[in-house]
Amino acid sequence: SGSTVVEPKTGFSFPATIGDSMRLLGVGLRRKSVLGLKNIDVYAFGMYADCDDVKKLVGEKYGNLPASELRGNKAFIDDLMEADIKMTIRLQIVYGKLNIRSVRSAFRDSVGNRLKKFGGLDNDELLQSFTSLFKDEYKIPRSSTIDMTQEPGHVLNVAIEGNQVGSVKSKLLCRSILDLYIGEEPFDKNAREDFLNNVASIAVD
Ligand code: DAO
Ligand code: DAO
Ligand code: DAO
Repeated sequence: SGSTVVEPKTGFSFPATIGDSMRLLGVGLRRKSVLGLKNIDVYAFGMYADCDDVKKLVGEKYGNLPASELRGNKAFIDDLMEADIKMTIRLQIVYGKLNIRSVRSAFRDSVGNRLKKFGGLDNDELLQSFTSLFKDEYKIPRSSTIDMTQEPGHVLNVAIEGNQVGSVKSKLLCRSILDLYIGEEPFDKNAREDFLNNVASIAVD
């Protein structure tokens, strides 16, 4: 179907489904404070998960729980971020003056922080292998679309405007990125709430 969901603060819209089974489960906004002076709206995002994968996880481990108990269940939320579930975080760039150097630097801060949290200290190489995919010649003007997809086997695939620019196989990296959106200190709390409510209801229907 052609239905879309609009992120209300930016007006950017996201398709309700991607392909056959990737379902939109929440939309939100990534803001960043610059020099503590002002907040920039950097990108709108949509969070997608493969319904069949979610149902399989729930069937295997949480078969008898109703949606109302699933959505706040910490073990379930952790499992969602660690299981081999196909998920996509779609970004649509709001801030028109973004350059690749800022993207690399923001990535090192946000993702780097999570790599430390989940993986300990020894991950500079991993971070390097990922940020080296961000070539200076990429252009990401306002309204560009970037898809970050966790493929089977915890392969992270990045595409800009539908063109694949690289992939990295790392469960730790996938986990760290998902944590930015679904973890306990997410970029957008309402987006996380919507995601968890929707994921719990598709899991049991
Ligand atoms: O049932 O196949 C379907 C369509 C699902 C659309 C789900 C959209 C959920 C979006 C939540 C965003 C909240 C602002
Ligand atoms: O250019 O002065 C500036 C501020 C830039 C803020 C950059 C935030 C980048 C966030 C990551 C974007 C990922 C696509
Ligand atoms: O918002 O801090 C954040 C994390 C954003 C992850 C952005 C990944 C962007 C990857 C593609 C950039 C290519 C120029």
